[in-house]
Amino acid sequence: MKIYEFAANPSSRRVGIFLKELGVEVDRVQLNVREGANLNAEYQEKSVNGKVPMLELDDGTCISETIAICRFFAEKHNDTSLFGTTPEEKGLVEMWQRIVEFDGLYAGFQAFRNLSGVYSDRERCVPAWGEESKRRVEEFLPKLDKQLSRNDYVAGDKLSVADITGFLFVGVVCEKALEIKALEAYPHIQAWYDKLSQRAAFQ
Ligand SMILES: N[C@@H](CCC(=O)N[C@@H](CS)C(=O)NCC(=O)O)C(=O)O
Repeated sequence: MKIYEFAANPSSRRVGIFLKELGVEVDRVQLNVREGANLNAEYQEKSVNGKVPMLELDDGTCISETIAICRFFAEKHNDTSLFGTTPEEKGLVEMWQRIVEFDGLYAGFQAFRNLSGVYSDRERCVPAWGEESKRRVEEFLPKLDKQLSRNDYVAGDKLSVADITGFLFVGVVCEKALEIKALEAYPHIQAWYDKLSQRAAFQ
């Protein structure tokens, strides 16, 4: 089995952190998606969304989508704790994972892709959508800060997959790609981010 990834990119890093927290090692194949290494017919045939990360199993089954890959390994290794343990925890983790991914990370992806034109060789870029998406990111940050003012982690008092999504959203998408100073502006996000940064898997 192997994972196709572009190690520097947030989606690949989400899987990487998840696997480190789980203590699982998997072979990796680097695809430089910025240079279009994912665009050839062979990869596009294997991958439903055409992107990285993608997990290819030994029987040829291919699983795309970050959370689907994380779910596969959690189930395979009988440790689904990062998705919550009790029914209540599972519901809250699922809710926050989706909120941070849709309202934070993906809005940030849309902002970066449409404003920078980094993938203009493969998609139509709409700068106005980029601007709107960036505003949505800015509007989401106080909600995340409020949640972290009341909880140690995004979905409550335990580390979960929602923290991994949030960590890449804040550190890579906000701070680096969009130059939004989330850490400076939001003390609870800053404290949570510092705490996660100290974990070996997040370094
Ligand atoms: N929903 C997908 C998003 C994956 C994604 O956006 N991957 C980016 C890198 S972070 C990519 O492959 N970009 C290359 C492209 O769009 O052609 C997931 O969660 O896995």
